Amino acid sequence: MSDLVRVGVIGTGNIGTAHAQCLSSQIAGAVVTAVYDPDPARAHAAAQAVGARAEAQVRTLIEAGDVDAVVIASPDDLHAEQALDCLAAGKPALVEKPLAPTVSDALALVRAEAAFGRRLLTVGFMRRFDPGYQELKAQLNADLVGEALIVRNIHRNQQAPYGLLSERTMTNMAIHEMDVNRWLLGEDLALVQVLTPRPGPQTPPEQFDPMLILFRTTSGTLVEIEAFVNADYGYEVSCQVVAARGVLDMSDGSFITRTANGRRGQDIPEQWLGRFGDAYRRELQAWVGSLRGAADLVGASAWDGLAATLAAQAAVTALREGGEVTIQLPARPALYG
Ligand code: ISE
Repeated sequence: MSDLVRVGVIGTGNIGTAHAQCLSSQIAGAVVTAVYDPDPARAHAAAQAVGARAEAQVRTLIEAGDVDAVVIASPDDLHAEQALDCLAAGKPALVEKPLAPTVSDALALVRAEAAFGRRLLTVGFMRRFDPGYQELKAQLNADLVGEALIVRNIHRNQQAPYGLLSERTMTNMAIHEMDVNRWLLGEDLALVQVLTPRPGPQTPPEQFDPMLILFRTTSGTLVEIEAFVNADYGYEVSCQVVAARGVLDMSDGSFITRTANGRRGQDIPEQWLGRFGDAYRRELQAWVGSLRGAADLVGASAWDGLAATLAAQAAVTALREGGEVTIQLPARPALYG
């Protein structure tokens, strides 16, 4: 690949636009050359803002001679088809999470990449690049508190993004924790059950919010996720590891405590870009860096994407049917080590 990675961006919603802008202004070694969105006016506006052209079709963007790598930031249900097109064209792609919301689509991608014989897909689980989570993992690995026994995660949105209902909350939102806890603990999630309280005033009819999603890992660590999409007051993510000899709390270094007007406190972001802007930037820089250096891809692989989707779909089954649901992974292709 040339010294400059020429990127095509599919989708100009919230995150597609943020990725295009970040790539063109903050990432060393990258340039955005093409942008696609089904809404031509939006595509043109986003392209113009980064000095790129708008492509009229996804396929022509993926196959374009001046596109070395693709960012897929389209709606979740389109990820698999577009990532398969990238594999067919032999082009690396950063696929926003989830890899795919269904197990069959995620599995098809893993099989297609394994047949291709080289890793081209990275899944945008950006929390792996967040300094807070990285520090948590470093302290666990350094054995500062002993082995993890319980991990407590909180994930709250102010208002349901994209109108998320309960099942999509698993495959689109809580899937972040399913990935980052696997990564943190270095093991798979094995069992899941879901508990729900009575509906609150913001809970949409027939839905469950918040939900407590309880996993047991293969070694027996408990992973608890509170997923609350209509938390009203703001955006919040936290993680606490209760370990054999101590406790690790991921404090949020991005918040400043301000003392003024007789009060002391912190501003809470309304949305995730405020909390994870730095993680997205670090993820994109690592991705571009690995493409330029022809080094191994960094970040979550298609296999990790499949593992997270399997966990999310098992949680959907547990929510629908009650009781504990077992998570079964297929045999791991040699490509994923
Ligand atoms: C949302 O679905 C996302 O895509 C963000 O990455 C996440 O941080 C947010 O909380 C989700 O609701």
